[in-house]
Amino acid sequence: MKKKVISIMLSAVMAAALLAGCGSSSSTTTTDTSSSETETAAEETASEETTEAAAEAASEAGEEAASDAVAASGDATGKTFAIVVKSAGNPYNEKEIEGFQAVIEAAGGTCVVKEPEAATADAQVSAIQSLISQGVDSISIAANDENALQSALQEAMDAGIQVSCFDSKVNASSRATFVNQAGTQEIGQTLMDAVYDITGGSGQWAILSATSQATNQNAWIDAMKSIAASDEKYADLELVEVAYGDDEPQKSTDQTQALLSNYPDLKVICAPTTVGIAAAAKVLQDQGSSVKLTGLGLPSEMAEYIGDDDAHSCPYMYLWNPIDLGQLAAYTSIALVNGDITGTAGDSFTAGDMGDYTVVEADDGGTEIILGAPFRFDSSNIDEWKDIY
Ligand code: RAM
Repeated sequence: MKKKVISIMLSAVMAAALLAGCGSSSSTTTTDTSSSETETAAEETASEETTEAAAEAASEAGEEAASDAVAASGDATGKTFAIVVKSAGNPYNEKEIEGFQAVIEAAGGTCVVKEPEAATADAQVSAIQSLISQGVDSISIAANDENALQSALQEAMDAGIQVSCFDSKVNASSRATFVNQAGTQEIGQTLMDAVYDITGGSGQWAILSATSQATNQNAWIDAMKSIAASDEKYADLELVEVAYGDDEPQKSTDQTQALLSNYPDLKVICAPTTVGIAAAAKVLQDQGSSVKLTGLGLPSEMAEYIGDDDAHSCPYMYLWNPIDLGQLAAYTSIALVNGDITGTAGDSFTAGDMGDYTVVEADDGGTEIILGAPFRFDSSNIDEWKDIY
């Protein structure tokens, strides 16, 4: 994962969005976080830091790169692409949206953003139904439940809408393919090894998850449990509880405090959620707790808690680039809508400047496209990344 490459890529996409905005294209974004809808151009909704990153690298990438990005991503003119995230108010989701929106608008399409107020399946079913009525061409969703969205998504597919998921999958029957941030086993192994390392190989540990229905969280937790059970190396580690903070800061804070009071011998909390890890990091650090933390976190939210000493609660953590994940979800949606792929294993396509990707078999009978390996953040690199995402 190279910061400069990401920066150049962002600049290319943003510059292309600007070009599209200046030309005959009428690319717009509709954002719906509750009952109200607003329309904004890509350049207005981009975060300040992304705009800065784009501006900084604009001279390097130039207009030629911008048009390459558009050409390579396919033409989305006249088409409408929806992104449905798990919930509003989560900075990780905002980064995914940022990446998705930039690619769609650079390719001349219209982007519709749905951010349900709560991370529930019901809220996503309502969002899907409204997108079907609106007649969008594609829906890309980060699912709050693996199975509960099936009938709504089936209705969307029956209406000719291309359905794919990213970040957190729906079942194989409900999607063309899944844009997965990293291999599920790989994330499970990475986190289990971190718990092993930080505990010193023995003692109590707990998981602080998001919602109990989140497909991605549950898949990573299952992977950690099966890895721990299948190797003697982990025999002296005791998983005492899986707590759920529902990707809400206050609930995640309360759950962390409950873990600390219920398990006085607790050594490590692993939070495979950016909301959970940030809440737990603050609780542990404010209390000067000896309990250590690892998991999946945003560098921007975790920088002050990362460090290999008693003053910091998190020695190291992992994540992928959520902007890249949003971009790959957008390129996948465009490829599906244009008929370049159907989501069958073996299909391949070019995701603009991100390069070529191939659809592979997933372990649930469906298919997936894997973004890459999770990246480690520690005191040696956190300052480089905290302003990126
Ligand atoms: C939270 C969400 C998301 C997950 C990240 C790591 O923001 O639960 O789905 O991928 O954490």
